[in-house]
Amino acid sequence: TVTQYLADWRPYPYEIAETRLEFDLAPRTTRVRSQIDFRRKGAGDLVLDGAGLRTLALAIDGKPLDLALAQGERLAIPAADLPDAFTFSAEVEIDPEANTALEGLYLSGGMFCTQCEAEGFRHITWYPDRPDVMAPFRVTIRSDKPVLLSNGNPVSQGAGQAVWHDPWPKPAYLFALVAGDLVAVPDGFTTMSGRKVALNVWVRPGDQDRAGYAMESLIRSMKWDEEAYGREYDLDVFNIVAVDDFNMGAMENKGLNIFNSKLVLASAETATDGDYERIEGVIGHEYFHNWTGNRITCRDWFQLCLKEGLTVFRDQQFTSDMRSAAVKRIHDVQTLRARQFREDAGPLAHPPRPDHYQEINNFYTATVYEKGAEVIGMLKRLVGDDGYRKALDLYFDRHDGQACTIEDWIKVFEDATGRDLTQFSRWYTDAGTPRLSLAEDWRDGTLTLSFRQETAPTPGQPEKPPRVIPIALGLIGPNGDEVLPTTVLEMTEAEQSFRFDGLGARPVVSLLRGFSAPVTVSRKIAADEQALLLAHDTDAYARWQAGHDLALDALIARATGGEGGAEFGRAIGGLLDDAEADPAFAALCLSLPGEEEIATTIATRGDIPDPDAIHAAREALARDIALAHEPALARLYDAMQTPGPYRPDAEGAARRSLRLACLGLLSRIDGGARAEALFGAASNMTERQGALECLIANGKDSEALAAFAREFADNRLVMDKWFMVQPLRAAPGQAVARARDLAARPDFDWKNPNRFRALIGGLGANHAAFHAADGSGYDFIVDWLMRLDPVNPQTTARMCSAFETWTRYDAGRQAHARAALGRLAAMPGLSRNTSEMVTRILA
Ligand code: BAL
Ligand code: ZN
Repeated sequence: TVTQYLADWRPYPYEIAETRLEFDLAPRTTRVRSQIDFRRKGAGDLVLDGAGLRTLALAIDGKPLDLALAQGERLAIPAADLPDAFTFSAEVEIDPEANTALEGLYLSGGMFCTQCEAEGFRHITWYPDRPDVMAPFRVTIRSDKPVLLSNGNPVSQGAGQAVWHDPWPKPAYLFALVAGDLVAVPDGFTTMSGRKVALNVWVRPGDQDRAGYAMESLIRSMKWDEEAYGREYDLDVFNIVAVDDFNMGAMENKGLNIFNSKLVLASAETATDGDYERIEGVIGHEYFHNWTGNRITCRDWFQLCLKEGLTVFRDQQFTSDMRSAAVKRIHDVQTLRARQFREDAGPLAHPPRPDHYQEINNFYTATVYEKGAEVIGMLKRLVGDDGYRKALDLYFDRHDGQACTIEDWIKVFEDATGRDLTQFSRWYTDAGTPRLSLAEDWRDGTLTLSFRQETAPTPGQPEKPPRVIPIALGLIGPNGDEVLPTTVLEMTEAEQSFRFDGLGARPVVSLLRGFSAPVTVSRKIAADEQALLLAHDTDAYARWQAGHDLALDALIARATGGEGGAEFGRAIGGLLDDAEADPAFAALCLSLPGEEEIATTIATRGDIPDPDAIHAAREALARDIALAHEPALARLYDAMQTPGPYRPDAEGAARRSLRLACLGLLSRIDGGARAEALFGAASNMTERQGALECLIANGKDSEALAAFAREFADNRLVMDKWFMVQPLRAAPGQAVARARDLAARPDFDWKNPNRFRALIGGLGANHAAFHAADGSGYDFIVDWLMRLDPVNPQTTARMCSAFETWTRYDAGRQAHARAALGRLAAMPGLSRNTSEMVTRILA
């Protein structure tokens, strides 16, 4: 296995004037003819990438080449044999039907489609498959499929043939082709300079009535990027295609985005509020890539967060503007903690800009994406909104049409604002989550805050110099009044103190407002002070965090043999009184921290988490809260109905989220009566699925599950939910057996990544079941990873991360996990993807 190093990057010695491709599509024998117009730019041989190609012909300027030049996955032609400008041509044959890995050109439900990021194009033809080699593309597709699509603008569409031209130079990873029996949901958009763009969302016949929300989201995205960033769309058409078999969520191919169908198709009966929000966010994300990713791309794959961190940041801003900014921020913090902090604390820790990898597909991670976005949020806070806008304008002006690095990105901020960001850059190169500790000293009206930052070593990075940490804080007086509005402290040293004078009475510090830096916080704060913040803080994130910390402390006390929850219970009482004023916020506070987060926090404090005790503690606290507040919860449950036709907007979603949070608690004491009634009566999937999850958790599910399966047997996306909620919500002692039964069903179509992730991922996310003391959870998942690896290495490797926390558990569980992972590691023919993951996890 070869490790790639950032330090080894060298410029490609040729540039491309144009790439011409001709496809004759056939499931088993697709012919690809290519002509690439190269010009010499530096010294070096012409080296092309190819994988799994049957090469039929190669030529330079029409003169045939010896096919023996193609050795394995590399085709090299000595520089001495090449003129300064020449056309390289090739004819290859590929087998889309056999392509179960879903990289390159493959078939999904009879439709030809492609996925080329990161290195899929080499499975299509010989090419410099690296992001810094950009070219305009002209593509001819011949097929008997009725709809033939590629990037750019249509040139001609005839019987059995279509020609597409993309004038914008792009790297091969942004190439796309689709051929299938598809129908369009059409619309249009006029850009700010008056350009008319034809928009289409392409789906299978029969799915049109579920594509409207995707189209509305696209139009909102196009408008938002003009208003918020001054970015206009640049082609005559924009196409989105939904496919069922897809390794990722979606892909930003130039002018032809390809989406996992679950991120396109939605109706009240089939999609939840969460699905709608994700569809809007991902449609936005892929559209925003047109500027941050496509017009300005990455020089090499080490720079992946240049486009991903920025585009996640932009889609977060978009969702904040479309919905509730406070709720979005809290959701993003929850996701970051659940996925990225966990990654940063374990054997897979890596910086947002890694400097080596074996398989780049293993680096589409929470660190590159979500932490990459947090780093930009910190930058924006440090330079201010105006500084951020200036820097982004400069970025687009200076780098349009280029393949760039994180250094280029930092430099535009330095040049636009005059700041030295040398130390700040450590956020890009250093792995690990800093731990920020606060000690307070109060005397004579002066509050001194002494901060310390520490980052534990991560694989390959023993030393962790201090970083720039923007600490946004406010001060709340004992009567609940804010005595200091939000102030941003810039911490640059390992230890640093800040003084606040002239205070009348000792205030409570509202720390890390807006979650101003991706750090963990360690401070002494009394439960009544947390309750004060929950009641009076002016910052919604900090209020939520105060309540969340109260709950977390109570849960940890209970899970480790103590008692707790009185203060949290009282605080909930106050919250329920005005829950109707802000239902989404109340719902967030009522949702207790998850078992995984409790385990993480226990581990961070240096103790060994016991999954069964954690599960029991959480169940007991939920029951106690339900018993203590039954009348208020029941009243809210009824009050939060959303009469009238379903609308997937933030207001309706907020009411339903509070309703379901109440239901979750009440179900623990009402024998499942409300959940049963709701399951029968609900006309939208949000409440339907919410009720079903409660019924499963309380073991009252058999009739509901059967009814659900009868109703939705023909809808793959809805049945994915059915496969997911059972292992996820079943009592830990039953979940593995249940997953086994589900896996034996004929409709467990495990080669479909969505279905595989639903069942296997569902069990992996049931903390106490996955970490069953007898190792059955580990064995079940490893058995399935071993089965999937030869078929789809990319999805297998990503799902290995379920094991990234294995060393935090007790010796017995560790032994089971090591044995299971050992079986996977020893499997003959294990893919490079999975091999890298298992090796790192076991290291
Ligand atoms: N570029 C891969 C999918 C995405 O992040 O948009
Ligand atoms: Zn992206």
